[in-house]
Amino acid sequence: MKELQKQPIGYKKKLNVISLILSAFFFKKKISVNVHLISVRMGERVSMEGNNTDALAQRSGLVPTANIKHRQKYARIFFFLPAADVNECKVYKLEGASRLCMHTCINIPGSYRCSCPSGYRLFGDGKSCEDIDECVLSLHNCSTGTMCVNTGGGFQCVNSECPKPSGNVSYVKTSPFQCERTPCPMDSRSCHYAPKTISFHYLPLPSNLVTPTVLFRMATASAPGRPGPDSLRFGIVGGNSRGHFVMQRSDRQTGELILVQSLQGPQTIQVEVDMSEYLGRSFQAKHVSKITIFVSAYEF
Ligand SMILES: [Ca+2]
Repeated sequence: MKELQKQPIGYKKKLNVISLILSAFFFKKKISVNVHLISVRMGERVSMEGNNTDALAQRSGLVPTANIKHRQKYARIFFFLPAADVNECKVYKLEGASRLCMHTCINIPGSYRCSCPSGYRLFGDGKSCEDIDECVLSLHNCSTGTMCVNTGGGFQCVNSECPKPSGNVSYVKTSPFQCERTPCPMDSRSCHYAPKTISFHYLPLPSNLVTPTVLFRMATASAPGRPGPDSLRFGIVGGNSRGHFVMQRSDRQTGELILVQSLQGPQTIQVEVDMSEYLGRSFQAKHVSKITIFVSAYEF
């Protein structure tokens, strides 16, 4: 029964071998077989007669193993039924074994293949899905003045706009993702307390990310030759899902935004955090980071 192991992966390895005892007549080492073959193939009864094993095999759809043993006047020939296909997708789903495919499993005769949702391509391992970076591949349709941000399964066109001037507070764009406050009049306390910098961050995230996870770090940078702040305070100051996050100091110079409740996509979430710098208990400046999180529809 060693032949069983020769079967291609993807076929059942049991109940698909039939053995036949054939009346055989041997004349001068030539096998002349008079076969009355009855087999059950895929629930169907096949009956045929012949004297040529190859032709029989062809007609019956059986696979001869070329393993013909003869003993005196009898020959035993093993045949393999074209085995019933194993639906790996179903089997593995039931067994709860490590997933065959990251996304969709498609059963095909004798095998299976994986497929990925739109916006992803099948990775080289034939199993994983890899996001297509529309921004890098110039597959996006973002208009001028907007920036392409790659996300899981798609992309977003973003426009990081500085706040409109209000009172004596106004901002200028210093980079595609940063606004800086223009110098305040000496006597304006409210201007001094307005954010000195506003930065924009766009994070693509998979669905149902394991928590807690650090999503973002914010650190202070002192100008060369000037003393930096001696203390920092961090907080969450805005956003539409504040309960999902915690902002805390991680070391003297850094604060981190931690996701504490996993997010189910697809959805877009905004969270705004700030960092206030103090020197000898006196307020120096405030910096704001506006973080937009694009949660993918999938866990990849
Ligand atoms: Ca993408």
